[in-house]
Amino acid sequence: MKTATDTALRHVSALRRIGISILMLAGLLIGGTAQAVITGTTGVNFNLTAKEGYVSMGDGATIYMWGYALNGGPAQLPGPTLIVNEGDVVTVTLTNDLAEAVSITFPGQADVVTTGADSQGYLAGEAAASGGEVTYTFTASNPGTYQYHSGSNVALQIEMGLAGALVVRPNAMNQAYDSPSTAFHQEYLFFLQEMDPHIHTAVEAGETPDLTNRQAQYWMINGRSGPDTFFADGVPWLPNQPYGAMARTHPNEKVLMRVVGAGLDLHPFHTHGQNFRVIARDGRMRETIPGLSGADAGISDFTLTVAPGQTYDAIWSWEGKNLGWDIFGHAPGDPCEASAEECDPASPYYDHGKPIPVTLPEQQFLTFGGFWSGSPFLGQEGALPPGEGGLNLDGGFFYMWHSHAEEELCNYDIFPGGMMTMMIVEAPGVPIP
Ligand SMILES: [Cu+2]
Repeated sequence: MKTATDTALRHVSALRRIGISILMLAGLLIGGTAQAVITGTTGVNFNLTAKEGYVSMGDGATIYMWGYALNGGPAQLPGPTLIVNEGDVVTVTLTNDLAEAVSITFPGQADVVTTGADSQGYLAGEAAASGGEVTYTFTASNPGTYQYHSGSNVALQIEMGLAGALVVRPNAMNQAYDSPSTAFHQEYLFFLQEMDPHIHTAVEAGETPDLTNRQAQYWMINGRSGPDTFFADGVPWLPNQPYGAMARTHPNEKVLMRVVGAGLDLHPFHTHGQNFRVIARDGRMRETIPGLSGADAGISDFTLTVAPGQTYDAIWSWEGKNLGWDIFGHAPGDPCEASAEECDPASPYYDHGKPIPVTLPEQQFLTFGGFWSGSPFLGQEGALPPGEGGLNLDGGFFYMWHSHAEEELCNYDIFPGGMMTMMIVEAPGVPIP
């Protein structure tokens, strides 16, 4: 049965729809401001406040939520991404502006010392309702990708949005861990959450929500549901959801995916374009010989099944294989930058030095490999609307990265939306800031 709340939540005016498609284009164009390094807050002392806020979903719904705020700012979904360095002594002070006790747990961090706690026997020392304060201190001993979340009334408080990411950087630049085998050119956060808006509506109305009947209707990457995932970080119309999720790279570069399962449901996160290789799980590198072998024990896969509470680090790299032409634009005799098989003239995958135009690749490679439309660039050639500068100006290859649970590609049953973003493989030489 559809209630008035359903109708209100699903209401999207025609104007809003038009606005969204225009903004989608704008988002693609301003994609040039996307971060090649994860956006977050660095340091060793962090002041977080648990407070109320409102988030906007990709279909226009506005939903009441609880989130962690940074330095008195707005409540955020997800909470502020805390970025620290290996060995740092980290202090997080939590102030509670909510009407029930709140806490933070730091899975994967040892010996967290709590001061000022009003613990009622929950998982972590709590900040009391309406103004309570508690401080957590720990040493970030192990590099990796982690999450933090409320340890109080977790079935409700995680649903309401009280969770965030913690990144511990190793003592080496542009690596996920201390081993050079974890080196990357770009890194992106994929913080996976889902939301049942009826629970939020009940909490906002001061009612007791029915958590036993929970059924998610929105699915988010970095706090946003598609197509809002495409927008750049910090766009002014999403003040409580400051983190975008659009990823960019160049052919043959390494992309570090920091994937966090932060909700209460499991999500299968699927990369198109090429397999990724898992290098770590739960902040621990997958190595056969600790300290010696590097991240050699990860598997290559195209869907990462992320359970609640888990984190994964994976490296994704697109080699431009099987296009039938050389993505690197080499002349004969140039050094080959791609994979071994693509650089081997005897290999059926040899593309090195092949010029444009080309003979079409085999159908199987068109299906599973890169998109080919008669030119090496996406889209068709033809007249664009007046004032339109052109689509895909950089000539990138777009791959959808998304949840492979089809329902999660919707905003309240309307496709497309939800846990969906894009990876853009930019042409060699196009700057990625
Ligand atoms: Cu797909």
